[in-house]
Amino acid sequence: HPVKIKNTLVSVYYKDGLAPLVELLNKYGVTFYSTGGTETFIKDLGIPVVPVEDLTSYPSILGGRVKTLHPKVFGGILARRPLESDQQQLAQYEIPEIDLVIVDLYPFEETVASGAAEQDIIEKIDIGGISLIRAAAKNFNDVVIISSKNDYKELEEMLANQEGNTSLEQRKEFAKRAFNTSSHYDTAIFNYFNQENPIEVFKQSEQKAQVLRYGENPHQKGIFFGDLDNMFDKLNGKELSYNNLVDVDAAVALIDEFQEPTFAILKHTNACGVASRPTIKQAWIDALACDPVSAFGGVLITNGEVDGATATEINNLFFEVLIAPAYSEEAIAILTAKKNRIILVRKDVKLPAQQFKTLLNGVILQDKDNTIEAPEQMVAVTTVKPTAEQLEDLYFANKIVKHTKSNTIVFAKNGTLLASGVGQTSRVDALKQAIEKAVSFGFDLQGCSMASDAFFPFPDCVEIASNAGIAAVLQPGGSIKDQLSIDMANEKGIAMVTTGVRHFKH
Ligand code: 93A
Repeated sequence: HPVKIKNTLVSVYYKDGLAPLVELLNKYGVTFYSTGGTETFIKDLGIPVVPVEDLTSYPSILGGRVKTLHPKVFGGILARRPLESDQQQLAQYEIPEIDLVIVDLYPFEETVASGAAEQDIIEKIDIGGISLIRAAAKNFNDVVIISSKNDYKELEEMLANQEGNTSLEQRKEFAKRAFNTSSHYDTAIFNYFNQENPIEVFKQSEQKAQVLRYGENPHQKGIFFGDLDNMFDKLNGKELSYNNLVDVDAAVALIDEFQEPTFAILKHTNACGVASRPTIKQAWIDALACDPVSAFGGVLITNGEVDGATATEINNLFFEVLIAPAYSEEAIAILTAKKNRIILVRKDVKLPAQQFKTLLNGVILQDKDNTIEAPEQMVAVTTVKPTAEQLEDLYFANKIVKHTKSNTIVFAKNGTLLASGVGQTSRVDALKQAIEKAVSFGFDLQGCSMASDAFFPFPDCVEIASNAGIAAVLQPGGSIKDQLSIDMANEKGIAMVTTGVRHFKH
């Protein structure tokens, strides 16, 4: 059944884009009810508006925390129009029916992202607005809910084409979007509360301090403050050393980038082998092939169960630590035959979202680098565009770049790390190192993809890379000389994408 809008309640945080919709509704003779700032906005358009306080006979209290939360508001939204008893109560309590609710919620996520203090973030948890959205969406049978400014235009067109009416189907679609808005909003709040505070983690873990055999070198003392039992079940091996812990941390961060079955091998926190394959066994074989020399004594990690056949393969290598979410009985028997190697089962626990380290006479704290740009976020800047496979390889390479010491260049093909240049003081050196390594292990770089952790200050890297056979390049972009690198790529006929996001790691 069509619903003609008589009364609307408008309460929006950001007012942009609202004016044309309000003006159109005014043409249809709609009565406006509104909260403080929105009311002023509508009044300034020269359109009559009833303050919500006049409706509720109550002022906005507690600094605005309670503005619309009132039966006179919610009664008018939730009343079932066809139900006689609901109608009687509306009349008895003098509640007007509200048939359109327009809300733009307090910008919770934006406030979190701005780095605001906790108190300010908490104040931006919208209670009244979210309740209005849910109430109006629940009663989609009779009420239109607009829970995002993205929907203003659509409603305007709908009303214009349908003489101010909406259909049940349309209202139900808006209700669906409204519950999407509200669930997204509450998820963002949950994520905020669910973050581990690294300082709290540190304080709690002080009771769980574990004296290490030594620090980074035998003449240095070391202690780990933390609860390893909470993160891993140790199936075999000696205690984790200081350097093991550092590598295990890097390994965990790297493997968490991958959803598909993947194996990674790390040395001194850098990946020297990574492969994503349909099976864990194949991932292991191809990860090891990247650099079997460096893999000796490495830390190995996978995101899938290690079975007997895979364990037999791994068993051929001398390694320090192996981490997996699960092992078959057979794999455990094979892998624990040697006493010293550390075999860890990783538990599914959340880690702090921030990291800190001491420096000078203080500490620095930062968010972990937890963004990675999907292929859709890559902008092709050259005449030649990357193929779908190249885009996947660029994505794969960028995940590794992000977890490798700067300056970094990573080569990848078919979901496999081919070679990288790590921790160099110039990007050209990182590139040359990567080429030399790839060549020394017999890899053909023709058609291969390359990622760089930061932009190219000069076109030299693109020139050297393409001469070596690289066909697609990913870099954040942002150098004042970007165009020179793009021109070079065009001259060489190779593809380049920019991501806009730098991934230094020190
Ligand atoms: O603090 S609230 O949770 N309490 C309320 O009762 C309430 N009603 C609407 N926030 C509330 N709102 C929000 O106010 C809306 O979601 C909107 O974001 C904002 C609009 O305020 P104003 O019209 O004063 O700019």
